[in-house]
Amino acid sequence: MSVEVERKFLCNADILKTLEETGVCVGQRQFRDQYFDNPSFDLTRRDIWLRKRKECWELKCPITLNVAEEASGVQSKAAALCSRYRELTNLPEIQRRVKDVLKDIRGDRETEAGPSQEDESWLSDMNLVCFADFTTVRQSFTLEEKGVQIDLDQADFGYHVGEIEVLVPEAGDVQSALEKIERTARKLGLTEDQQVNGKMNVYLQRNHPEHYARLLREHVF
Ligand code: V4E
Repeated sequence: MSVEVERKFLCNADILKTLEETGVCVGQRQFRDQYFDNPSFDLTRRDIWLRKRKECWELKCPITLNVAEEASGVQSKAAALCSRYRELTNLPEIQRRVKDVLKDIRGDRETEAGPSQEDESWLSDMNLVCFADFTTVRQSFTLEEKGVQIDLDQADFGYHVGEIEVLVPEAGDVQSALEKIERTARKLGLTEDQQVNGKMNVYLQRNHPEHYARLLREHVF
């Protein structure tokens, strides 16, 4: 289990030039994402994101602010632009977590989570259906900052977005990840101080406005 800390940005010609001139392109890849939830949106309403990417399952769950942030009621401007999610990639663990969440919410009937990667009956057992399906072409870069990756994403529904990302191992230092992201943002000349929409915000807005409106109303977005 690790924590993904990331800041999204809109890439312009100047940022691209900086990346191409001072960064190292570490690859380009294409992947299809399928996201799942039940018809009541019980996962995404809690900001929990279940997805299948390249035949691997991933679950992103929100993490709470640290004690100091909670006590002060504020976080730095730079930190506020970053999202932090716990990332699970082990399928049995994901199934257990999803089952617990849905059980807590709806008192769902007992389900037997299937142990194998190929058997997807656990999805229908938990009433989970695919609500988003899109493909992304991602170009990845590094600057000098160790452990920081910069991704430029082009989704097939016509949205482009960049992100600066650090993966922090369990019990790792989230504060230091935030600082690395801030330094990288300065090197890229990012001036935006508003949160930038991720691919999912835009996808739902365009394809499932009722789902999007529900998440807005419940302050997930
Ligand atoms: C929608 C969402 C999540 C799912 C993953 O979104 P994102 O990190 O944008 O996808 P991607 O392809 O860049 O994944 P990566 O390759 O980095 O793993 S995780 C959290 N959300 C919800 C969310 C939110 N609550 N608020 C805002 C502004 N955006 C997204």
